[in-house]
Amino acid sequence: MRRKLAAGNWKMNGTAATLSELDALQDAATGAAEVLICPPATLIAQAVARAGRIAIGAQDCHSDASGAHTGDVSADMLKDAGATCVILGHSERRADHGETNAQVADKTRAAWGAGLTAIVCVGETLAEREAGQTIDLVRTQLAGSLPDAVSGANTVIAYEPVWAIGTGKVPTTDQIAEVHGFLREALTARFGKDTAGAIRLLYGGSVKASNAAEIFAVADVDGALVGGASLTAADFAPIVNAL
Ligand code: G2H
Repeated sequence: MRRKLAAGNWKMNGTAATLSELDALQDAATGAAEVLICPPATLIAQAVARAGRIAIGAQDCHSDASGAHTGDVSADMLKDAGATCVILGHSERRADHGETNAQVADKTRAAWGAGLTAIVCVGETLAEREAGQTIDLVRTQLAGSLPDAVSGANTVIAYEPVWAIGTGKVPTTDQIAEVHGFLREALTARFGKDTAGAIRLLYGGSVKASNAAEIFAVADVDGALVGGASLTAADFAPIVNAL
């Protein structure tokens, strides 16, 4: 049985004062679903100190454990700060920093090496969807971004169509079902039924309280990766409660 997961991605938002949202979110975190918040790296240690029932993760890591990489943070450092997982290959990282599938795979290995769960993101642009390339694109990203030693404990996959991110546009439930069904199938073909069946598949892209229940009812949707609507407990708690 896969434990449902509501993951908040604060992106480049939040200061120490924002961490009061973690206190306000505690009541929503009493259910069976896992609640995770990924604040900016500057806030991880402080967030861990007041996390209560909420798990704290990160939004990226370098693939090396240490070294001359000005401005970067390693998976070991995130672990040391108290993070339990790290988002990797988010489309904003792929677009803004040119991250390739191979680099995402290297980062995933580094995350595993540090004992972190990797939340690996895949998803097509609007142009790719309109060209009928969604499944091919997701297949290539999934294959290239995942090393072989995948397990249900060390990996979560997030399907985030780029055109749905922060835009208020959401795919139909049929479109989500098609991609999530494909992801489960592709994971099964590569890693076998038991491993594939243990990996959680999240949907991400303009998830909010008003559409969460409909999205969570889709087969093979094990939760959500939420950006804008995770920034306040008032917005995020109803999404957690819909799981
Ligand atoms: C997609 C999502 C969080 P939002 O990037 O990963 O953001 O919910 O704001 O579309």
